[in-house]
Amino acid sequence: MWNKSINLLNEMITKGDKIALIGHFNPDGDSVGSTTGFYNFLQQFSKDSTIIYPSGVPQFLKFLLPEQNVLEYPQDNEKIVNCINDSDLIVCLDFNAFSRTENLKHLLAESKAKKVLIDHHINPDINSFNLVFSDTEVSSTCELLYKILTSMPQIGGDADKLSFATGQSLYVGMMTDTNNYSNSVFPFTLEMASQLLSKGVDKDAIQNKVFGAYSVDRMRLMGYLLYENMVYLPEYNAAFMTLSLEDQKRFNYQKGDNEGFVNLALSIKGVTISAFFTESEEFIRVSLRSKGDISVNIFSGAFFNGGGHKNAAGGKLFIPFNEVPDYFKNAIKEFKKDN
Ligand SMILES: [Mn+2]
Repeated sequence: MWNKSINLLNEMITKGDKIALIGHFNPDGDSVGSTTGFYNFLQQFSKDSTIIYPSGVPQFLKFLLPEQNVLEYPQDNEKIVNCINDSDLIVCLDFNAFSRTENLKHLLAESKAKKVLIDHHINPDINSFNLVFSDTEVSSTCELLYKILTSMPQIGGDADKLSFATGQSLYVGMMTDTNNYSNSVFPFTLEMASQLLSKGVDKDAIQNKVFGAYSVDRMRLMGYLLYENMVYLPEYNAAFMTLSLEDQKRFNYQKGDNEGFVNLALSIKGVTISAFFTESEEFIRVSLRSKGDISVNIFSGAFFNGGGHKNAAGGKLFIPFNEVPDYFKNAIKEFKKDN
């Protein structure tokens, strides 16, 4: 099955004249790592492709982007429409359904191109794709992509044959999706890390670029949220924080500044569920994390219009922002009755 899929992918790439690599809305390290990792792999074998992001790439991940062939919605909208319509192969990475690309979902659904999915989220929308690589037993899409690329005939299992740029991108996606090796680390995750370090990927430089380049505003925002905003609910082993538009303005909030904040409360002894709510003009973005057997995927599906993984999920709320605390307290109360 695996070999058959690899051969099919190789054939699609060989035949593909115009290849588009699609990231998800609010691209994170795994989204940017997997799209740029695949891009660099294709470059190595003289195949041009274009990366499309449905929203802006946060500053701390921009070092992974190639100098050209990157399109971002909304500013490159016209080029994105043309690129998707002209593509004969579309590869979707790190999301399980077109809806995760928000404004691009109809373009993708209507495209006549062959479509490939490479992803690690549960319940992939397999009917929308000609070829699906879906595995939830990996740290990240980058880990799955590493397995795929090293299985390709051009690489033949020898990680040294991957370009430095590919290795660096895949390492970043794995490192960020495991929250720096603190969750979803599988035995092969460390094998992959080991092989990438052996081939020269500079983990200290990456660590510094990704986790050591925050703005002062972001640090102060984190301090403020932890000290004045976090609500601790020991009776439910839970904690949550809320980031309003007003506070975003106060702390000169930039895209991606809240990255990782949802994990902070899990360091409190006994806390097994953490939630983070970010207000935007259109809706409230929900991030959920848990420890052990508690499934925030189920929690999100039941109360937050979303899903994801067992220990990491997202969602959306369409309620007044000041109602979030009461909404969360009721939701966790209900959830804890059955879980
Ligand atoms: Mn991911």
